[in-house]
Amino acid sequence: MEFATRAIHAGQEPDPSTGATIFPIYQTSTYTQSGLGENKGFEYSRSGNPTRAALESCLASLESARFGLAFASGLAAESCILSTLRPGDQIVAGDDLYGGTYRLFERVARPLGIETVYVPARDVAAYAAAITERTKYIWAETPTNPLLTLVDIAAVATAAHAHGVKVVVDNTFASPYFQRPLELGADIVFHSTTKYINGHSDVIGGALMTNDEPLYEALKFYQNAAGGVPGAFDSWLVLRGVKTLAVRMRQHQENAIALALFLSEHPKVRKVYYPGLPSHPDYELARRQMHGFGGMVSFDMKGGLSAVKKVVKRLHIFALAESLGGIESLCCHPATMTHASIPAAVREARGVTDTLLRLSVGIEDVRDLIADITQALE
Ligand code: P1T
Repeated sequence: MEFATRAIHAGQEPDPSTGATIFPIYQTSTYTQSGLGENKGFEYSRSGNPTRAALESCLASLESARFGLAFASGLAAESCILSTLRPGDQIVAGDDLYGGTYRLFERVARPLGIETVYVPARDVAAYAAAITERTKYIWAETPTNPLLTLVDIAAVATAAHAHGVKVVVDNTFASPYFQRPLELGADIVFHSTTKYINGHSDVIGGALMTNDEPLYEALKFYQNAAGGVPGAFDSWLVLRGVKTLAVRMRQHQENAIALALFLSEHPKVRKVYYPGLPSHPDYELARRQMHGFGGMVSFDMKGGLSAVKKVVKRLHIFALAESLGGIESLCCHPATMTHASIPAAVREARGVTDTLLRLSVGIEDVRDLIADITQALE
C-alpha cells in the first residue's frame, strides 16, 4: 500500500467486538486476566495499550520500520535512546539542534558521564573524524532546527557503520512523508509527534522507529521500565492527526515555497534558509535524499533586535509561539524562545543570531500569509 493509504489504515483493523471503523480509545490502566498468566496480550497500560499499539504500528509503517514505540513527548523518546548508553559512552552530534535536545545532552546526559561531541552538521568527514572507540551513536537532526541544514544520512551511515556506530536521525522537521531515514541506512528514527505527525498543535508526543530487533528490545524495555508513555487519548489524537499527513505536507510545502521566494526578494531580509531554494547549499542533497522540502522557513532580518521585536508584534495570522508543524502558521524567535537554553556565544557561533526568525508555515491561504508578512515588515 502507498504512504497516504497506510497513514489512514496501518495498524487499524475495524474493532473486532463492535465493528467500530475508527480505532477506539482504550481508556484503561489495567486488563482483567482470565487466569494466572492468561491474558489477551495486555496487562497494564504502561507496558502496553491497544490504542498506543495501533499508533506504534501506523508510525512504524510510515517510517518503513518493523518496530515503533510511542512516548509522552519527543524528549521522552530521546531520553529512551539515551537510556541505552552507559557512563563513558559518547555521542557525536550535528551542531544545529533543537535547544531542548542540547539541554538534554548537556544537563542530563553529561552529568551522568555520557559525553556529546558536536561537529558542523553538514560535514560528513567531521562526523567520521570525531568517532572514537567510545562513540555509540551519531545523532543527526535533518533538516536542522532552526537553520534547515541537511545531513547526508546515507554518507554518515556508511561512515558510522564502518566503525560499528549506530545512527539516530531526528526526522521531526521533514516528517516521514518527505524523508525516511531508515531507508537511507539510519538505525533509529525519532519524532516529536507534537509537530507534523499530529499536525494540530493539541498534543505533546514522541515516537521512535527501528528495524534493529535487539535495539528495539532494549528500547522497549526502557519505555516500560522508565515509563515515559503517552496516554490512550493522546495516542488516539495522534492516530487521527496522522491520517491527513500526506495532504497537509503537500500544502505546507506549497505555501513554504511561496513564502521563501517572497522573502528572498524582500529588501529587509538578509538571508533565507529553505532547502527548496536552488541557492540553498544543500538543495541538491535535499532533492536526492528527501521527497520534498517541507514547511519550515527561517530568515535573518536586516536591522537589529529592535526591528525583529516590531515585526513579531505586528503579525496577525502568524502566532508568536514555540512549536511547529501544525495547520496554523507560527513565528518563533529561536534566540529567546526554542534555543534560549543554548549559551549565547555557542548559539551565535552556530548562526542562530538575534535577528533570525523561524516560520512554521501553515496551510491557510498563502495570499493571507504573504499579506501578513508584508504588512509586518513594512
Ligand atoms: O517538545 P517535544 O515533543 O518533547 O519534542 C522535542 C523536539 C525534538 N526534536 C525537534 C527537532 C524539535 O523541534 C523538538 C521540539 N521543538 C520545539 C518545541 C520547537 O519549537 O522547535
